[in-house]
Amino acid sequence: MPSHPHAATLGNQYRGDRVLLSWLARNLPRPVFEAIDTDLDALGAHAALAWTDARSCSPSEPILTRFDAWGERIDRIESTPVWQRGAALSARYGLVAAGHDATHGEFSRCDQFARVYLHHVASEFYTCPLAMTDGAATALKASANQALIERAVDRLTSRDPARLWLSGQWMTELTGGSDVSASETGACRDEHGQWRLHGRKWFTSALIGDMALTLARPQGACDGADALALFYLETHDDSGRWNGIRVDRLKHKLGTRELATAEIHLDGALAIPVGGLERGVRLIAPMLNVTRTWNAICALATMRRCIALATSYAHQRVAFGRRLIDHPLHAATLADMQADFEAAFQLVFHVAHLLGRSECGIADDHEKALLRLLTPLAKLWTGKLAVRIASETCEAFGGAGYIENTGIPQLLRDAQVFPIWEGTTNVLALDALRAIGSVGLQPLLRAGDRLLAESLQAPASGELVPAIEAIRHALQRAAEWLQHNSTDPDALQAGARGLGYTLARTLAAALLVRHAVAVIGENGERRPSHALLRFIARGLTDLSATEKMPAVDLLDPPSN
Ligand code: MFK
Repeated sequence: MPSHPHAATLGNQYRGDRVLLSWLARNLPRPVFEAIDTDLDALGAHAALAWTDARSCSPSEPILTRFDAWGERIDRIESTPVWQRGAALSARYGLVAAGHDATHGEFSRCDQFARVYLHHVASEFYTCPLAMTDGAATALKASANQALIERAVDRLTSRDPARLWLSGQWMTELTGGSDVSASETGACRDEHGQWRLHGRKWFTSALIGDMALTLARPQGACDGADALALFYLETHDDSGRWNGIRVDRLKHKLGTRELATAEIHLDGALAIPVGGLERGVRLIAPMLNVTRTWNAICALATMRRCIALATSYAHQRVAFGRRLIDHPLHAATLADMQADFEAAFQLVFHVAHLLGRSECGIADDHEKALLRLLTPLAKLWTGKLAVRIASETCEAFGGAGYIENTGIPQLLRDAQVFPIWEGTTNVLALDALRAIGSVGLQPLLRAGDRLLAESLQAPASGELVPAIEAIRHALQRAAEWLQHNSTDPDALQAGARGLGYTLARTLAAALLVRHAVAVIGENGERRPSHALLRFIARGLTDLSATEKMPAVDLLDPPSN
């Protein structure tokens, strides 16, 4: 379809991504980079093509058919055309498999997440079930349940579309969303001694999948989250019938509409405990940390897509006698978005690398602690940032950004899921506090100090000394804030978001500084350092000192 002269256009999303290319070139050993280059190129080409294709067809959503013509309950979900091709493409490019493949050692996760990053927007959120599939494989491997590992992990990480299994992660209930302690799904043994699950799951994505990990309370167990057990179940029996699952309806969501998110009833679903009959949250935590990393990668992918489209448009659209890109305010607005994105990119891919190092057994205790802390920080910051950048992108297109079939509004609607899925910003901020409570702030402070010291050693660091000082100062302020509030749990909670943003932004800046000086040294390229200066100029800290101010009295109680 010929494109309108003003329509934003996309080229190969890999070849045109300076930030990804320079990160890979600097962080991956040459043979690894060369080995994955062809696949990344193909995914980048596919991303551009998929964007154009999507503009030329009507939106498509999954359809639930509950009964067949004869009144038999079938609960059949028909996926969109893109989703129908999802398994083949995911297997072909190893979107889950690459992260579990030992070939590239500590760089396996970098390889995998570069693929996911390039494919996310084109996938129509097929990345959601893939994230949970990856999380399930990771949690099962960590559980040491050999029978389940042998049964499922090979399939979850398969590169053969006919063998590839998808997994769900069913935690959310009507009574228990963020607070899983209120979960009501029960597990009891049947007459054969097998576990059966009963209850209602309120948000289940990936119902098109083959298995799920889910929390349930074994019969006779007490209240509270610690008494929940983690169960493995397969969605269908050997004859292809639902395994005691009824699909009540598909959710009508703000975004991610191609993704079939369902409300279901478990009505005697056959299930197997993954570990013991309690402390299931600990067993599912590895899954949460992996899906939170996917969340951050996909948020990053959305930012990049938004900026690519807005920049393309700005080069074509003429207003007031010149192209938008030639208007200083418009260019500055886009550059601010780019600077945020470049900093976020450094943080998220650093998390991917740490995860890879941890999983292949070469991360030291300091790196493991850093990974525990950075995972929620990366998730909480990028989730919010993606929404801001998507919203700014709508605005950068003017009225066209508010028109559905430009594809721009969908980016905003879809982005809004990132701060909600896998724990809201506040839940993640509290998780980061919990991580600080167990590993301390020292791993992050030490990582920051090392990055800055390393940057100062580089010959090109001279021009960035003020930036390095600003980052050091921000780290110090975060440590002081924490110390100052350490004996006041309410103040710590009230300020946890600001602390989370501060730590995420500051470590991202420290990583960007290291990258910027290295790139100047290698080829004189100064765009990363310009991004850094712009990022820092808008402030690293968000420690607003409101944590001790009254909050509840400011809010009028509901009037009935
Ligand atoms: C395209 C992008 C792809 C993204 C995929 C999208 C999939 C979408 C599907 C969903 O959204 S599923 C719903 C996701 N739901 C949540 O994320 C729930 C949010 N709630 C939380 O995160 C709570 O913090 C949590 C349920 C994890 C725990 O709350 P609890 O019940 O208060 O448990 P507690 O006492 O804080 O922690 C229990 C244990 O787990 C502790 O162990 P120890 O006592 O031994 O120390 C914790 O340290 C441990 N733990 C909790 N979170 C952890 C963790 N360990 C490691 N990492 C973590 N993140």
